[in-house]
Amino acid sequence: KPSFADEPRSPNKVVDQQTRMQWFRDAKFGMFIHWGAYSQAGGEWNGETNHHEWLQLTAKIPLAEYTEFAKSFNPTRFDADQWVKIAKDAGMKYLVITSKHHDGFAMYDSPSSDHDIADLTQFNRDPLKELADACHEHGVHFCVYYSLGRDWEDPDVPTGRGDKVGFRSNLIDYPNESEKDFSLYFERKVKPQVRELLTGYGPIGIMWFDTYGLITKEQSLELKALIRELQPECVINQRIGHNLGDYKVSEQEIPADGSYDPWESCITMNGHWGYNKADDNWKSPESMVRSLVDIVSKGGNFLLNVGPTGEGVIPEPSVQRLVAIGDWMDVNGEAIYGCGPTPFGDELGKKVKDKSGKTRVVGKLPWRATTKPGKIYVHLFEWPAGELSLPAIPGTIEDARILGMDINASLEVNSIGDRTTIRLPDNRPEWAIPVICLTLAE
Ligand code: FUL
Repeated sequence: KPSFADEPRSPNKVVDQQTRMQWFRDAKFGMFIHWGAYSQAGGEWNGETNHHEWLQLTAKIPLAEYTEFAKSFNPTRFDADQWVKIAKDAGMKYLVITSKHHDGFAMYDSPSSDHDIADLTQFNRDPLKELADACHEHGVHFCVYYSLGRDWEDPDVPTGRGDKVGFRSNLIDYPNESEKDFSLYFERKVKPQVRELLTGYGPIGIMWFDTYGLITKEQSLELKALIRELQPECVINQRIGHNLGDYKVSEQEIPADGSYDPWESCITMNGHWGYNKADDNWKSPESMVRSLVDIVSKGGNFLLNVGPTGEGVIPEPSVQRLVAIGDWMDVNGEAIYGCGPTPFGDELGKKVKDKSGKTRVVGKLPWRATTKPGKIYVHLFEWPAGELSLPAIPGTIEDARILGMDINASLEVNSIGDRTTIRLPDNRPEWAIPVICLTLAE
């Protein structure tokens, strides 16, 4: 098994941004995994069922009590190979797992902290190691989430000020907030743990940081330099703070256009990141494929979340949805991987300000386009009666056909003025969101 721990560092190796980001740009689709001691509760605490990965704070559990609770975490059904296979079969090319969420509990054997799965629990395994190995074996990029600005175990992190707005600052009454010194935590916990992750788990695709409200610019720079020194190929998300990351993250939403470059949307399958047993509000597979297509047409990546149970099982409704997405990807993957954003743009609609000053997008069309050299892919959210009318095509269409349909079934293309029409068969393919592949003349 590859392990960076045994390899010499390459402090002088410099990897330029373009090279570092190439796999990420091509990958398009990844699995986010929110999993930790909190997963055991399934969102329920003292009869309230709407908790999640923030359990310790939202249920106001004192640290000593939460630590006791964390001790019983024993995910005996965890199977790294199976998780990675589920992701891979869905067409996902990378996986981002919570190595330490806001509760400060490390999901790996961390030498610099005893608030981790190895020291606190009876579970005699290192889930991150198993996942890293499985990812590397199956060719999936292994990436880690790390909560930077919130750590509810660490005595030196101001509890409520993990972000700029002081969100929920008074939920737990930890004493002496104003005397706390983030830099002590940064030196004692953040730097060592980031080093542990980058030296003990093989190549890390992304260091996916969260919460940057407390970190100084010098600290962000230092952290970035540490990552570049240990793994120059590792991608860093923007939440390392101070605009120093390689790409921007959009949480629970898809931007109206793709004006950030590169970027990623992270989105849940129901209403929660961490496992919540009461949440049956699942999105349909079709709506998730639609999100993927929308995101890729705007030049972004889709990081879709699962919240495994305390036993270590990815909930069945999530698995079913991932299987359905994988079926779509089997047919249409070439219109996703390695694709660039739409060559048109009209279909994304226009931003307008309403009376209250809020921005809305109007005039969106029921299709999205992605591109590759010599190809344009048109993803149909609705099946138009008769024909599809497209704006001016940047090139001459040599051939048009529906992915996954009979290879002899070329579609009729006509140019009228600056618009192009494509005649569609009456019988639409049985799967949601069929894709028309346009091949352009050289
Ligand atoms: C947020 C966190 O507070 C949530 O718990 C979740 O991890 C999300 C992806 O990022 O900032």
